[in-house]
Amino acid sequence: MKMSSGQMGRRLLGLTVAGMALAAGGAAFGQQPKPWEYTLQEAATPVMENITSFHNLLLVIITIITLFVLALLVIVVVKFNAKANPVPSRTTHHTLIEVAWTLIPVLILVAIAVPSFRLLFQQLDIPKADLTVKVTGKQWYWSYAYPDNGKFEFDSLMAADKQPRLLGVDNEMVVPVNKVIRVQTTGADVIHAFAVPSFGVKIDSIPGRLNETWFKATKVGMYYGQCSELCGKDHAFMPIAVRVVSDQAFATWVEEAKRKWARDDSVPKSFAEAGPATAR
Ligand SMILES: [Cu+2]
Repeated sequence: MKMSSGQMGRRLLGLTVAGMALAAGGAAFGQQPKPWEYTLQEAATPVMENITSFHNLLLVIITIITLFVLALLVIVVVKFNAKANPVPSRTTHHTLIEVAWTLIPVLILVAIAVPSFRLLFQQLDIPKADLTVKVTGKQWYWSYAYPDNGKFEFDSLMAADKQPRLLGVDNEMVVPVNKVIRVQTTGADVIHAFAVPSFGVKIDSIPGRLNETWFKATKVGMYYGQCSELCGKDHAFMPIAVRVVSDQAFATWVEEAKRKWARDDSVPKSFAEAGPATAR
């Protein structure tokens, strides 16, 4: 299809307006991907705030390095081409420059390593948890268990009729605001990955293994993520929806959830409670 430049301009304008309208409409849903988004999602936890500032620091550093290398290349091309510089210098070594181009990159890497390791420790060293949620990845939905709050477990499936499209679910994961949430995750069938961008959380859910991470959401609202490990045909349709609420709202939700997803505890929960293996 051929388009004139006028048609093209109108089409681009239309797309931009549609994108802006979507972005404005999407704001009501909390943190989720937005049309034409090229930045990280807005941080809702201290870890994500540090990831964002570390990312911004790296962006400045690589921009300076790239511009510096570009400037050197331009100087070489303009000043030292065969026409401008017919008799080339026969210099092969220069001690000062060689020391400098070894030492300066080392110093830059050390400067990057310090905040990088600080961030890694913050992510991996889980503070004392106020609440544990066990997240199980399944083909193709998530199950959430709350062992501290009456041991109920429920499934969370994508709801086709819910907004935001492809992110809305029937049963959301609910957590209290400003509390350290320990997430323990595993896979029931294949490897999935639990990821919520605005929490700075992304961790594999692996069958036969219990992985741990944590987050402390500091803002009430809805946050969305997606399974981030190719896990099969409906990989794209197992969103993660987290509702961050006040302590009071959380307590109310727990009471409701306990009733809704009650479990029969009349059967032994584990082999330990059933007695030692030799006695059976
Ligand atoms: Cu998955």
